Amino acid sequence: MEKILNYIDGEYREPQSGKWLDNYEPASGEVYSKIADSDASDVAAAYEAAKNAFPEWSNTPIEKRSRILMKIADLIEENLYRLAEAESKDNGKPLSLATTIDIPRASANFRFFANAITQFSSEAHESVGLQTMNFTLRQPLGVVGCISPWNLPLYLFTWKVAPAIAAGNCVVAKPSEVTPLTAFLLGEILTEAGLPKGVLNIVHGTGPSAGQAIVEHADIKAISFTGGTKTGEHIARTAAPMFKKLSLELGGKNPNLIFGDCDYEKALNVSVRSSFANQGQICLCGSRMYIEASIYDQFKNDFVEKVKALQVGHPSEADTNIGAVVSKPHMEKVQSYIKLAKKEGATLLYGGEAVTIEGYENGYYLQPTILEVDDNTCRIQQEEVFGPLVTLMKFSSEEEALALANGVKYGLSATLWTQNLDRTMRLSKQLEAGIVWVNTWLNRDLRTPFGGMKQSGVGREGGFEALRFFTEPKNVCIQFGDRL
Ligand code: TXE
Repeated sequence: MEKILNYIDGEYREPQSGKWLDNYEPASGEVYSKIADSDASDVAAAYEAAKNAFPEWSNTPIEKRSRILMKIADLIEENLYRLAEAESKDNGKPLSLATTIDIPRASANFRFFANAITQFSSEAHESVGLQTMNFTLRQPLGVVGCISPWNLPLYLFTWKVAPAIAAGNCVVAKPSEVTPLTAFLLGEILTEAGLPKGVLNIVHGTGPSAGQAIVEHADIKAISFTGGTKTGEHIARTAAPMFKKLSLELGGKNPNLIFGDCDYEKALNVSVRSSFANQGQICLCGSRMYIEASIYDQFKNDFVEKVKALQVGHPSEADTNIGAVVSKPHMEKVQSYIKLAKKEGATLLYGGEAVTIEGYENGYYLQPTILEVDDNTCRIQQEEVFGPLVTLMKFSSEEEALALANGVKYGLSATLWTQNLDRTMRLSKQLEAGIVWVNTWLNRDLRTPFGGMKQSGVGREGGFEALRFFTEPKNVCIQFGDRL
């Protein structure tokens, strides 16, 4: 059985404990590989490798770093189908999605930061009266930690490690133990691209063991984390006494506001996607739809009909819209929320059942599920489920829509469907979310800041924000002239 090994100091290594975790294929429910169950000793070895690589890497000319990142991007592209197949097998997502979104985006992350680092500049301020020149040195932090989740495995892993190494840091990174395969395969690409050994070290294993060891390591200067809000809280508590720099991208419970004056067909079609893409397992999915009363009944009926047409199936089938959810415990979590919602008084409009796919009877398949609610305070409206499940609720005024949208502890993204420019501006300012999409969804320009408000996290990544996070700004003040 294939073994998923750590990639430390430019070579694949077994975990020092000799322990392994089972890796399940969500589409079949079968164990198909073994994952290194690493602990603090492996993290320590990864840290040593990173520390030793740092002096040379941080002094490598930016053009050379940039060329290596470009090469990594090229090699990811050359391996597109192999990586997409691996991603789909490991995560359960449709192969078509991995081929068109996940892997191209992983390549784009390296390409983008290879370019961005050559344009990253700092400020200079001359104080004429004081005869001083201040400039900001932007220095890499040293060894940093990157911890990523299972929903967009290589996409989010590279979103963190690419800016970290572009800025001259060395990295100890851990992908999710639920979906480690593509990060494991990336090791070969890093070697082939000529990334010096020790610059990027990949340690596999569980959150409480390998992940916790990264956060607890006293000399790892910063942590970039994407995952659940509870884990983020725990990481913040662990890291606080060490004054580590933190970027936490956490959960979401994103509102999708549909006004009567919207482009109806576009709002309808995109809302199907924003509810169920990647089995609803994207932190940016719109899991709460609020629809204006004037179009509510019509929109509800049309939405249900469109969702009924979605094909649940094996991820490798070309006509599959909804593949398998990521794991058995996750499937049970989503099912428990459906049960809870019904108990809380929600009406099931469609779905709610597990689906059996012939030949893959033990796979984790769920129908796309639509629930109608009339109470914004119930748990199904307040808690992140992160599965193929969306709620519909009616509103009668803009003020009410805004209050409903903001009435949760999360604040990652919000989507707004309207043709009214004044309303667009009013709501864009008042919505409590790090990203507001207007008449679109999941349009991501890599130059823009990305992150959440409230319990969706702290810090921003993306574009120069990521390079700012992964560097220490140091002010240098030089006096010149004859002033005493
Ligand atoms: O995330 P975890 P899980 C949400 C979603 C999901 C829930 C739990 O609601 O159902 O979180 O998912 C590592 N120290 N999101 O359990 O546990 C872990 O090994 C250091 C939202 O998978 O937060 C993995 O690499 N690291 C989300 C990463 O953290 C620790 C994406 C995320 O795992 C750790 C995924 C610890 N103590 C889930 N414990 C989004 N916003 O995109 C765990 N980890």
